[in-house]
Amino acid sequence: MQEAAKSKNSRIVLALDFPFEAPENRNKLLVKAESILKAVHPFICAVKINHHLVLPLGTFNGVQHLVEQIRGQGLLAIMDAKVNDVGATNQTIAQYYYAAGFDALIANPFIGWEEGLEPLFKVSQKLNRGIILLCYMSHKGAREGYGQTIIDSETGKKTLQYVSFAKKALKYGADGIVVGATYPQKIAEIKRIVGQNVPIYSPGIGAQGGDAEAAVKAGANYLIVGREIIAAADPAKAACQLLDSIKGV
Ligand code: O7M
Repeated sequence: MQEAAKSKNSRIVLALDFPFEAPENRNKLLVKAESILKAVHPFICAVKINHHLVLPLGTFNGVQHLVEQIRGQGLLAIMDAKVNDVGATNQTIAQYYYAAGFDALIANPFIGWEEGLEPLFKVSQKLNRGIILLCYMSHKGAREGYGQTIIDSETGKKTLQYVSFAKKALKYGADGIVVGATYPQKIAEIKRIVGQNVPIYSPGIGAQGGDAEAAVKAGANYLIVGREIIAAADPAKAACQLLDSIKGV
C-alpha cells in the first residue's frame, strides 16, 4: 500500500459500491464500474470491492476482470468480505478471493485468533497477501459492539473492545485496521496504540458525515471513499478535490 500510495501520490481507497440493479441488468454494473475506474484511477491508490459487485457479477469471470484492470493501473485490490466465520471456512473464502487476484481481505476480529483468524493470517502470509481488521466501524451502532467495555480475556482487566482490537492487530501483525472517519477522536486514540506499525483505513467520509481532513489529522493513513466520489456528477473532479483537501495535512 505504501508503494502504491507513493507512486499514485494518493491515500484514497475507492469503495466501488453501486446501488441495487435488477439481476437482469447486472451487466450495467460492470460498465459503470469500468467507467468510474477509468475516470478516477489517477486520484486513488487502491480499490475496495464489496458485496455490491461480488453478488451480482460473481467472482470468477465477474469481479476478477475488474481486479485485473485495477491491478493493471498500479492500484491494489482489496476485498471487503468482512470475513467472520470459523477458520477452515475463512481459509477457503480467502483462497477464492486470492485466486481471483485480490491483494488483501478485510476480516472481523470478533471471531478471535485460535481457529478463527489464525488460519486466515496463515494462508494470507503464505500467499503474500494482506489482512485488514475492523477496529471501530463508522456507523452509530458500532458502540454496541466495538465500543463496549469488556473484561480482557488475557489480563482480566476492564477495557474497551476497540482498544483490545487495536492491541491485538499489533500483536497479530495485521496489515491494517478500519476505524470510522465519523469518530476522529477514536482514530487519534487508536493511533496512539498502533503508531506507524498498523495503518489506519478510515471509511465514512461525506455521505456518512465524516470529514477527510479531520480523519487524516487524527491519524488515518488511508481514506475509504465511496458515494462522495461515485455519486458525484463528475467523479474525477470529486476525487481530485478530495485529494487536494488532504494534501499537506
Ligand atoms: O463512502 P461510502 O459511505 O459510500 O462507503 C463506505 C464504504 O466503506 C462502504 O463500502 C462500506 O461498506 C465501508 N465501511 C464503512 O462504511 N464503515 C465501516 O466501518 C467499515 C467499512 C469498511 O470498509 O469495512 C472494511
